[in-house]
Amino acid sequence: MSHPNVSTPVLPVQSLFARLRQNSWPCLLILPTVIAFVLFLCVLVNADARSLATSLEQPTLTVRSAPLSANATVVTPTFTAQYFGGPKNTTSVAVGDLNGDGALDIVQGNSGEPSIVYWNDGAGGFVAGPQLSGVYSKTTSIAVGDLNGDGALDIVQGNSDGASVVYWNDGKGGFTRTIELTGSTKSVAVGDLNGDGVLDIVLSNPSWSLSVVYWNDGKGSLAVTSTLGEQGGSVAVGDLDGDGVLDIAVVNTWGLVVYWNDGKGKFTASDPRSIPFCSYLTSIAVGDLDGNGTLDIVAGANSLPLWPMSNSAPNCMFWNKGRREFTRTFLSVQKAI
Ligand SMILES: [Ca+2]
Ligand SMILES: [Ca+2]
Ligand SMILES: [Ca+2]
Ligand SMILES: [Ca+2]
Repeated sequence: MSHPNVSTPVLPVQSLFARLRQNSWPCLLILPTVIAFVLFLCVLVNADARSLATSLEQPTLTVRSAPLSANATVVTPTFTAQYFGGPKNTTSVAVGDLNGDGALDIVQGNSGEPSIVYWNDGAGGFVAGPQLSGVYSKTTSIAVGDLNGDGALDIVQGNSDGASVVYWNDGKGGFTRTIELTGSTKSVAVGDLNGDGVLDIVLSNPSWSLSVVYWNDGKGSLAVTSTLGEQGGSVAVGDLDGDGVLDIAVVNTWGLVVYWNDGKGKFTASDPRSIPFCSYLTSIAVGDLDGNGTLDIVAGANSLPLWPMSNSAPNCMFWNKGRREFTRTFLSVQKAI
């Protein structure tokens, strides 16, 4: 018995495509549309994810800079470290050309040992100069400025265990201990706070003790004072409300307070509602960081094991919005810029 010759029909390729075109043309039309729609959805989801990630990265720090010209060359600054002096329990440093040779020198404030002036040779070398003598040696802060108008920068040494001291500079490398300013001082700053052309001194004392402004008559007397509030701490001066008069900014454990200066010897503490909360602050610097013409405030914080989400309290940027109001950005989140 013979079996029928069964064979599987084989369609030529051209015939297959022809049949597909004939019977499946709706699929051939729909498929690209579906693929395009899926790709569109992927783009939307990805964009939304980026937007969400950006929002989760708050707070953000915006850095503004002038646009580069077409021929500008971008130079990445580099720094090298250099030790000066032996190991000290240094609490504060200040710079200024103290001997008038055109090179900035360093004043090193030390706690438990004398503070020291380091002369700058102008070629990257520093030589230990005179020690600032005195009974009190727990120095917390150093500021320099020409307080008697003789052209030589004098030194204000803030001490926590006794009187703070003004050292007159003879301009030749010698310093004379003269005026003693009472109070246990946390931080010192100098600035012309009453516009008479003579630098005055702010002694910011620890919290719960009055901080003091010493009015300088320019003739060696700093006897007359004005008091600030009891929220002392690290201090900086700057015209924060743009009225032409230097104000006083202080940071401490409880945050930032600004003492608004009326230019006539009266200071008014800032309204707490105008300044966002940022606590455990230990250091301060002021400058116009966003280029809008108002001085902003950078505040450093110390470590705090009890901070809810971190082992340290965040450093804070207080943006000066004018009208004696500030907004805040935490600086602990580091972003590549
Ligand atoms: Ca010098
Ligand atoms: Ca002087
Ligand atoms: Ca003054
Ligand atoms: Ca002001």
